[in-house]
Amino acid sequence: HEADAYRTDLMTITRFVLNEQSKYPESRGDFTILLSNIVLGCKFVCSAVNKGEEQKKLDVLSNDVFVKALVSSGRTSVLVSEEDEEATFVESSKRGKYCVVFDPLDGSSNIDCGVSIGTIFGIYTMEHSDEPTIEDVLKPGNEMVAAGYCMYGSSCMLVLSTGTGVHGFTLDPSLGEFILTHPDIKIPNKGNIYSVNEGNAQNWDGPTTKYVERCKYPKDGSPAKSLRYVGSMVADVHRTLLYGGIFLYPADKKSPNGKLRVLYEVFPMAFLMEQAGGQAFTGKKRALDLVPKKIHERSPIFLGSYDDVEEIKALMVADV
Ligand code: AHM
Ligand code: MG
Repeated sequence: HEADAYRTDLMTITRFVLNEQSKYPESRGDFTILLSNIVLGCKFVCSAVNKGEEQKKLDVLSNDVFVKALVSSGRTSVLVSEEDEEATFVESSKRGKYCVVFDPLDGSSNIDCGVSIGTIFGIYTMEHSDEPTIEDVLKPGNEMVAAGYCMYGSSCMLVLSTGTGVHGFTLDPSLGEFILTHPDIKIPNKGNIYSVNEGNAQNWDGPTTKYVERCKYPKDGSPAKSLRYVGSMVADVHRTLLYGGIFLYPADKKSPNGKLRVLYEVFPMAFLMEQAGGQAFTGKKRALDLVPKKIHERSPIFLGSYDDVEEIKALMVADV
C-alpha cells in the first residue's frame, strides 16, 4: 500500500517549496509566489512545444511569457534573459526582493526537429532596498538562493534546488501540476559517459584534447566512456545528473570563453551539480566563484560527476 500512499499524497512543487520555506520563520511566501510564476512560464512553454509551434515564434513567445509572469509576480526587481540584450528593471510599484536570470528557451536550434529543449533559471536576492542596479545580478553563482531548469522532452520535468539538495518534479498534464518524482537527486561519483561537441576538437587546448582522448582510450584499464551529445544543454546536463559522467563546453581557439553564458546557463547548472554532489569547473576555478562583469558573459565549463571533473582539473592544473 506504500505505492498507493505515494500516488494519493501528491507532493506538488508548491507544497514542496512551502514546506521548505516554513523552516524559515521570517518567510512570508514570497519565494513560493515567485516560483509559481516560473512554473507558469514552464507550463506555457511545455504546451507550446507540444503544439509544434515553430522556432522563431516559440523563442519570442517564451521570453514574453516569462518576463510578464515575473514582473507581475510583484516579487522581482531585475531580470536578465538570454533573449534581451539589456536587463529589465521592474517598475517601482511592482518591485520585490528577487532577481531572476534565465534562458527562456535553450537549445532552440533543436525545436524544429522535436529534440528536447529547456528553460534554465537562477535566482538572487537583493540585499538592500535602494534603487536596483545591474550590480544586483553581477554576483557570483555561489550567492544564488535557488536554481533550476525545466526540460521539455518525452515528459516535462522541472529540476530545482533551493540549496537543500536537488529535487525533480514531473508535470502531470491531466492535473496541470508538477509532482515530486525524483526526490534528492545525487549524481554518481563517477560515470561512463562524456558529452561534448567533438566537431570543435581541432581548436581545443592541450588538456581538453588529452582528457577526451582518455575518455576514449583509458590508460588505467577501465572501459572507454560512451559519447552522448544532444546539443541541448538542459538535456545533456539532465542525463549527466541522473546517469553520471561529464558534460563539457570548453574554450577553443575560435571561442576563448567557450559558448555558454555564465549567468543563466553555467551558474544554474553548476549550482545544481554541486547540490547533487558533483562539481563544476571553468578550466581555471570553481564555476560558482566566477564574478561576471557583463550580463551575457561566457565561460568554458566542465561539469558532472565528482571524480570525472577531478580528472580534468588535474590536467588543467598540470598544464600551467
Ligand atoms: P542557444 O542558447 O543559442 O540555444 O545555445 C546554447 C546551446 C546549449 O543548449 C548547448 O549546450 C550548446 O548550445 C550546443 O552548442 P553547439 O551546437 O556549439 O555544440
Ligand atoms: Mg541558451
